Amino acid sequence: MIKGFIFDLDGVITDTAEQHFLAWKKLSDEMGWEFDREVNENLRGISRMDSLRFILDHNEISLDDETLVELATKKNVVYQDLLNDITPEDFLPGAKEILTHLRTEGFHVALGSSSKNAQKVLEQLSATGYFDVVGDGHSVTKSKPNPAIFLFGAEKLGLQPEECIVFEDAEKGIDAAKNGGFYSVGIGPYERVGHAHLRFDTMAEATLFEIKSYFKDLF
Ligand code: G16
Ligand code: MG
Repeated sequence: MIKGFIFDLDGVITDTAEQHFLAWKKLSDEMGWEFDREVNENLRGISRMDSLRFILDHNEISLDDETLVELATKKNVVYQDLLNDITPEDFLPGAKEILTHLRTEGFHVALGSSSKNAQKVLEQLSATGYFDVVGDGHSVTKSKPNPAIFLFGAEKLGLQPEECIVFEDAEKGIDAAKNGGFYSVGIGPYERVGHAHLRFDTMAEATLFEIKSYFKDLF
């Protein structure tokens, strides 16, 4: 029986990928690293430090841990500044609708994001009221594809994984949901999230009606 939903943030509720891209691009340009939108696509859903490591591997550069922390912090300062421009108009189409619908129907709802800035993003969107629990990059240490962030959300909601549906836009995010024993809804192309139980191209198609129709035996 499905009683709860756990949502990823970037790529599901809002699209902060552009702000992440701009911040990594600024740092990369300053450092003389190669970084473009194609490389940025690989950072979807992975932590800040893992993102930096990916960019450095791509450039065949190796740095000590202290420098890594320094550079990740530098990127984050630029990113946080860009977050100030997010407004309640910046929900991905369909996201606010399903969150509202879930509230109306009394489902339990959690956020399950890798971002340490998730709270700030929710505040900018005026979205905090849609979530009973906020799980973010501060809540757990193991990142996706480890299911820790979704297990954290389910536990705080007082639910078992098999009572929850996870919404994710990242390949590793769907892996994490499945590794934890959750039902999964993938948002994005087949090549990225085709391994989810159910997939939609965008959040606009991911209505509660469609989800209930697909998982009909679970409601
Ligand atoms: C998001 C983004 C990732 C980003 C990560 C950490 O994950 O998709 O690109 O690297 O958060 O963000 P921060 O630097 O703010 O801690 P999610 O899980 O919300 O899709
Ligand atoms: Mg995401």
